Amino acid sequence: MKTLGQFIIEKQADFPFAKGELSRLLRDIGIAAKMVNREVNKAGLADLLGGYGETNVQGEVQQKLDVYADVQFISALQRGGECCYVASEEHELGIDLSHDFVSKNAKYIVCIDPLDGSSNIDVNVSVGTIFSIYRRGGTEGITMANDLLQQGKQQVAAGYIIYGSSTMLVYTTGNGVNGFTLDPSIGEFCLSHPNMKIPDNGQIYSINEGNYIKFPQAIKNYIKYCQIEDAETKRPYISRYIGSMVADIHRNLIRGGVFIYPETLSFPKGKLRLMYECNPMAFIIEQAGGKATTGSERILDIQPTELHQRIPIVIGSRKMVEKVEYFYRMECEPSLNV
Ligand code: AHM
Ligand code: MG
Repeated sequence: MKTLGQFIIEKQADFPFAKGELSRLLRDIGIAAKMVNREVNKAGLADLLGGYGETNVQGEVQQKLDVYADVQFISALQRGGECCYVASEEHELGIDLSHDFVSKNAKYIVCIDPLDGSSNIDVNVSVGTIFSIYRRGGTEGITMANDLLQQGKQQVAAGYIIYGSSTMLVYTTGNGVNGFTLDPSIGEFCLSHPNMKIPDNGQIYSINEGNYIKFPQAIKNYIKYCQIEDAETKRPYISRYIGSMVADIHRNLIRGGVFIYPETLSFPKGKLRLMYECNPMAFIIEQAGGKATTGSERILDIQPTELHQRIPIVIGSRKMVEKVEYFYRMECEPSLNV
């Protein structure tokens, strides 16, 4: 069985001029993931459940594990010395490490959602971590325009960790997607899902249907389409929504399906964050052969305007995403409705 560490070293050998910095950065993330996994697993025993008593920059109540995961990932990146800036869901401005002695020449910027799906922590349902890695724009100080607000297509790597019935780390560096399962007996992530591919079509749709009346008409129509019986397209489809983006997209990556968080009356620009939720997941799903759009525009092409920007997302099996896009187009051009 190949460990994550061995796999990263082998891949680095494919690039004779690589200096190993990205490999070390991925290794640091892997180490922090194991520490977070340890705490997530014993959360109920170790007084780590429940609120931390603060709200974050988004006005959301922070859970104790949100804060723990944030601290672990940031300190692993800080100690590792390969990351010059961390943009985290939990910090309004991010953490500039470029003044630290060990990180001043670091080449990479990391955007991270340290604990995604935190509403599921207290009820023992899967949560995750999502990360995205960019190359620093220049050698001088870090600026929003040059370094931080890069389009998703400029990511050099992205991944997620799912703390589920088993813990997995799935990542891409733009050369396909590989998944590693944590073997608790040896404390290592081992390659279990090489070269992951998302089925081109599927039967699972994942959306919070409790928001139905707040959805745009195109999404209401798509949901009805999913529910109507049709033998040829194997409908009705199956509705599955965990409420942890990582877990919902991970399942759809393996089984085939579409995950949708559209613009709603409560979140007119969408709810999920571009920089550390949508871009990394879009990079992974595209690398696995799927598609990710806002319903009309490719996620990875969007020019970010702020660190905590929200956008609508439709992501998953290519044919299913294209069907949702068709429903959006139909709303703009009703003549398509034949
Ligand atoms: P979080 O990062 O604060 O946990 O929020 C993101 C989560 C996603 O994992 C999930 O898909 C979505 O929010 C669930 O939102 P809702 O409860 O509105 O369906
Ligand atoms: Mg999140």
